[in-house]
Amino acid sequence: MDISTLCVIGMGYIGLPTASIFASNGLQVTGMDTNAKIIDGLKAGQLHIFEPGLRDLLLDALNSGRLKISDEVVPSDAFIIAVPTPFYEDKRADLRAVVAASESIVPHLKPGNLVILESTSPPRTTVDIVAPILEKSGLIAGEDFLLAYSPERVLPGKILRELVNNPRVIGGIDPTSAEAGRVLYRAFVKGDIILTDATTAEMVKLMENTSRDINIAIANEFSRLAEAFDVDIWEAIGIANLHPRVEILRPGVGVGGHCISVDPWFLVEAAPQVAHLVKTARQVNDGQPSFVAEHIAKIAGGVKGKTIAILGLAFKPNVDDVRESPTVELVHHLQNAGATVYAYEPFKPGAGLPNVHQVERLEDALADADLIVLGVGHDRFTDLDPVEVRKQTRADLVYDAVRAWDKSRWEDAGFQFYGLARKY
Ligand code: SAJ
Repeated sequence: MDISTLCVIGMGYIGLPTASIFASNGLQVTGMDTNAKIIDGLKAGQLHIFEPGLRDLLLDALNSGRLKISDEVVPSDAFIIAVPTPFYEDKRADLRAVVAASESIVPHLKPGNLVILESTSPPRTTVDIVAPILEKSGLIAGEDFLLAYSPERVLPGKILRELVNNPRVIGGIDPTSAEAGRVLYRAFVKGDIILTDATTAEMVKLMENTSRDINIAIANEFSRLAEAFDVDIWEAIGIANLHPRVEILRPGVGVGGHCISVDPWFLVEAAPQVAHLVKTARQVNDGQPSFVAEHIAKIAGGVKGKTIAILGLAFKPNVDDVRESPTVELVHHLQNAGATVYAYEPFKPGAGLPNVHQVERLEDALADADLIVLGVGHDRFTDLDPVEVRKQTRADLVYDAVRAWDKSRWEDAGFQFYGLARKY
C-alpha cells in the first residue's frame, strides 16, 4: 500500500515530534490540534514544549512545506491519534480525547485508509472503543479500512533519538492492518518493527511502564528501610547492583510524569481483582513525597514557620514537564506542615501550578531560605557551585533528595548537608 499523506491528531510531546519526523522523511503531513494557542504558536514556529532537537526538526519540516499545522482533521491516507489519556480523580482512564479524536476522523475516513492509535490506553481500547466509533462512517474495520495500535515508547529528553532507534510494536486488529502500520513507520524507524495484535500491543505498553513503576517502588521502599536502619541507600544499592542479576533503580522524591505514574492504573482499573502488586507499587511511589517531606521535617527540627527553597518542579531531570510531578507534591506537603516554600523551575519559571509559589530566578528562591532542597537533578542544579550559593543565601541546611550533589563540597562551603537515606 502507498501512504503519502498523513494526519497526526494531537500536537503534544508525542504527536508533534512524530508529525515532524514523518514530514522530514517525505510524507505530506497535517499536524492537527484543538488548542488554538498551540496551533498559532506552531504555525509561527514556536514550541509549547521543550525537547532537545525538536525546534530544528519542526522548523525544517515547516520550511519544507511538507508539514502543515491545522485545527482540523483533513482527508489523508493514514491518521495517527496521539492525544493524552489522563485519569479521573478515581484513577479510571479518561478516554475523552481518544473518543473525540476518533470521532473527528469519521467524516474523512475512506476505504483503504489506515488509522493508528498511539495514545497509551487500557487493554481492548482499539477494538472495543476506537473501532466502533470509526465504523460510524459506514466502513467496516479490517474490511474497508485498516486499524492498529502502536504505542509510543520514547523517553522524554531523548524523544527524537528513541523515535527512530527504538523497536516499534504495531498491533493490528488483523494482520493486514499491522502490515500497513509497518509500511507507514518504516518511513523513519530504524529499530526492529514487531507485529502483533492490537490488544497485545496495548498490554505490552502498559507492562513496560508498570514494570518500571514497580522497580522504582522497590527502590523507594528500600530508601525508607535504609533510613530506618541508618544505612546509606546509595552505597547499599551500589553494592547490590554488582550482583550480575540485580539492577535496583534510584530512589527519589517519587514517580511523576504523564506515563509511569498514570499507566499502571489502567491495569488496576481493567482487572482490580488481579492487579494487587501493580496497585501497591503505585501507592508506594505516590507516598514517597510525603515520606521525603517528613524526613526533611525531622532533619530540620520541624518546618513550621521556616522558609524552604525547592530547586526543581519538573517530574525528572532536564525536562520541562511538571505533570504529576512528585516535587510539586513535596511542596504541598511542606506547606501543609507550616513551611513557606519558594520553588524555582528553570525549564518552566511560570508553570502556573495551583498552590505553589514559584519564583522566576534561583536567587529569589535562595535569598530568604532557611533550608535548600534539591528536588530535581537538572544539570544546571548539579553544576551549582556551593561556594557561590553560600553567598546568595542565609540557609545553613541543604537537603539533596536525588543524590546529585557532592556532600563534602557543600560541607566545605559551610552547609550542613543531608539527603534521602544518605550518610556519605
Ligand atoms: N524515576 C526514579 N528513579 C529511577 C528512574 C526514574 O525515581 O531510577 C522517576 C523519575 O524521576 C520520574 C519517573 O520516575 O519522576 C519516570 O521517569 P522515567 O525516566 O522512568 O520515565 P518517563 O516517564 O520519562 O518515560 C517512560 C518510559 N518508559 C520506560 O522506560 C518503561 C518511556 O520509554 C515511555 O515512552 C514513557 O514512559 C511513556 O510515554 O509512556
